[in-house]
Amino acid sequence: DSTFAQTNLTAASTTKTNSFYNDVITGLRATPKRLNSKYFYDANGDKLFQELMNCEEYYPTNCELEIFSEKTDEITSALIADGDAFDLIELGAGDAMKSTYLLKDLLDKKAEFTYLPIDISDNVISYLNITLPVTLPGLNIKGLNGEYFDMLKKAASISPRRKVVLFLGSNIGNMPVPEAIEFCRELRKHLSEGDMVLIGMDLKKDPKVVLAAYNDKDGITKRFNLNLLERINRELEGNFDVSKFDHYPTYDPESGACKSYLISLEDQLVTIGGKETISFQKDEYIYMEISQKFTIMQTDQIAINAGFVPLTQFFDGKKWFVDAIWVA
Ligand code: AVI
Repeated sequence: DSTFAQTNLTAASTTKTNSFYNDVITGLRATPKRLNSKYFYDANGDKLFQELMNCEEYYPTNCELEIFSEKTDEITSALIADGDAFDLIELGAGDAMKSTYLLKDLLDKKAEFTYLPIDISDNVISYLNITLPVTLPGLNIKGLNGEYFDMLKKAASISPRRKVVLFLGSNIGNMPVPEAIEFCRELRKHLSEGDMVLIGMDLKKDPKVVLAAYNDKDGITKRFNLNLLERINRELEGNFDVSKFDHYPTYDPESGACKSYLISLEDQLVTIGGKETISFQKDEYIYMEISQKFTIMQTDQIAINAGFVPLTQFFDGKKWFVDAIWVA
């Protein structure tokens, strides 16, 4: 049994490493060079992201926490709807800090639900499966480790109950707008009429506030970006010298696109996996991440475009962030 589990585990991690390697090589061979920000989140990246969420300039987490702590009753009442039993599915649950506000209130209200956090990290899922039933006695939890849509399908096959999907933290902003709409359409296809989505989206605001959030004075965002180069060194036998790259964030108030780049400080060659050599010219960039900011109108348009009906919106006091409920 344990040999079987071990073989499966090795096969799974080899597949993961292969797609990481292929994506990295394709991205760095392209013009302009790019890396996919979904690879930021190895154990080190998770830690740096936690640090980021606590830093002064990174406002989105605090805004969403304010919404969840101050509007808990309104949010959970809307999600409970007619009071029928439901599955509460969270895409990219992380430490579930924000959702814990909702879970606690749903338990207090004696709502009949199962919490199904989905995360690509198996560490995250086993952590939640173990810790949440202790902090929230009475919680039914079934963590699902895998890709969002594969796990949504699995969740639907386990139970036919109404679904409420949480997609928080403006994770949707890490896709360019057309891809975000496509993602929401795909999400809609996995849901049935009457199911709900609670989605967190970061809003357009003073450009200086946005830019500062991605250019914190302690350099955590810089380390967060450079960590991907270090991850390539660790996992794919790369030889990046991270001191030869600088972090360059930009924000375009017109489009709402906040983008991060790493800039090569000199002409240099980097080898990956002992065989692929990538050449960088001085000042050449790697496009690392988009963190899209939205207008309120745009959030409704995305919902409608994807086949949802926008139901309610909850804002923080400064109106910097919105959590919207959409109905399928
Ligand atoms: C996870 N995601 C919504 C964060 C964001 O704001 O785009 C990731 C992040 N990147 C830099 N700082 C935080």
